[in-house]
Amino acid sequence: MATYVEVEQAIGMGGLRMVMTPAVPGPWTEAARGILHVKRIPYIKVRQELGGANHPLREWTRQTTAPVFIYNDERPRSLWNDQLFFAERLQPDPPLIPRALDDRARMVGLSNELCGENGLGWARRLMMLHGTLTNRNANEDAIRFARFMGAKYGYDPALAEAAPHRVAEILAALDGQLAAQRARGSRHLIGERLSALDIYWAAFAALIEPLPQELCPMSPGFRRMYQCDDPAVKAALSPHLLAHRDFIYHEYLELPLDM
Ligand SMILES: N[C@@H](CCC(=O)N[C@@H](CS)C(=O)NCC(=O)O)C(=O)O
Repeated sequence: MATYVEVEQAIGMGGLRMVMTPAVPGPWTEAARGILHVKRIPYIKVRQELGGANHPLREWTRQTTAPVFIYNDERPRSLWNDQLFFAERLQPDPPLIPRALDDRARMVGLSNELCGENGLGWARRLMMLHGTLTNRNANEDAIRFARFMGAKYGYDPALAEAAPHRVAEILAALDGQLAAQRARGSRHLIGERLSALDIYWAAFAALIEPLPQELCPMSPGFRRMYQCDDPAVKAALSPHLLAHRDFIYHEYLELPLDM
């Protein structure tokens, strides 16, 4: 398993430190790790406590979610787009943000559909919390955890019920983009080369169909929660999208995952 330092130790260190949750393939964290891996940017792993109060982290970064990038004495970066633009500045090669404006706008827009507020990750989280909070057989710990996360991330039963449609809509848009790119002879979601969107998709696909256990070791409980059985979502997850996830992991990212 990866080696972590505690927040209290990390504060005194220099260079890039990434706050992450051990042993969980959280898609925002996995995507950020993928970006740093492709760019060969070294970093120190700092522990976040899943579902915890994370007081020292709050003191340090003014928030308690993972991932966070803290580089030297610069401001903490806790949002996906801020992290991407930072990594691009620190190590421009290989570029993960397209140069051409049309490609860039499409790349950032579709990435926001995956990573942004009310995007695929957000909607899948509401679905997972809803699954626990409406399950009469759920145990007390699971309910306590789901209530905590629900309060933190805007759980509302009506929003959770609308979430599968939102996820399916985003999957359909990505599938359309992939098909258009295939028709142009490209193996990537934008332009002719790897972009951050390919990495975001590879990481966020875990919230619907995680990679097999030998490539992505995770606890049975988390695997059950991540695996999506909603019929609308399953119908929208095309074999092409899954094959693209596999291509990106095998070609560019670290396997097996080491959280
Ligand atoms: N920072 C991300 C969001 C990251 C995020 O939502 N992380 C969640 C994943 S469930 C997390 O770390 N949760 C753990 C916790 O709240 O304890 C962004 O760009 O908006």
